[in-house]
Amino acid sequence: SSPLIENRGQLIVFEGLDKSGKSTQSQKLKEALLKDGQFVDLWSFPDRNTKLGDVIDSYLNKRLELDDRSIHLLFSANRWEKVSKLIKLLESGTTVITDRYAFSGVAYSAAKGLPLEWCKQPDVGLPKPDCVIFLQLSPEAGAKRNGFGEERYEKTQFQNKVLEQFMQIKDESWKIINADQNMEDLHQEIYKHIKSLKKEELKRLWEKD
Ligand code: 2DT
Ligand code: MG
Repeated sequence: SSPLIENRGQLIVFEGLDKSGKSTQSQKLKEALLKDGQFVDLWSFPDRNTKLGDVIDSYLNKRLELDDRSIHLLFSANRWEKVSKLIKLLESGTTVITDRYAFSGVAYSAAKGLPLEWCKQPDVGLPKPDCVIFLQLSPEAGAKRNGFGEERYEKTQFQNKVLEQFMQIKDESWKIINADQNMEDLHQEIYKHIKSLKKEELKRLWEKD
């Protein structure tokens, strides 16, 4: 492959239901790749530290009510406001790991009953992840983990619907991993998979090629 492809950073996305271990595992992967000498940035979506992110945070904490389509578009806009920085980082050789991305955007809104195809449209053209690590945990197991139940969406019945939607949108770039295992074993499985990825040209999400 060309030097440009060889030297670019990878975009690695963690997806999964609430409390599936995304934050812990994305942090552990970052540390492992840093140890290998790579440049790595760890992001999360929604990014609650922007003006749009502040509105999203109010919505998630139930201080604000918004129409389902309106909040869907805000989540997407919260990704688009960071895209130029994301592309710059990838092109300059930094691997970017994100805790959630457009797949959460689609799965959570479609679980409310919005049409799946409508939900995908605002995120068409975002950088396509080199890999999506999907941490699979039953909603019932997630509910037993600490901190579940405080924010909007953290209800077992709704989580089951979100899981169904995630399974509708997965593709060949997804690696589905059983998250109901010891933290260290889970990390090793993820790390091995990431190390096995081949470097390819950066593609765009949900565009016909
Ligand atoms: P965290 O608990 O991971 O901060 O997520 N969500 C997230 C959406 O509905 N749409 C999106 O585009 C994204 C990125 C998932 C907070 C909640 O926000 C949901 C859980
Ligand atoms: Mg949460």
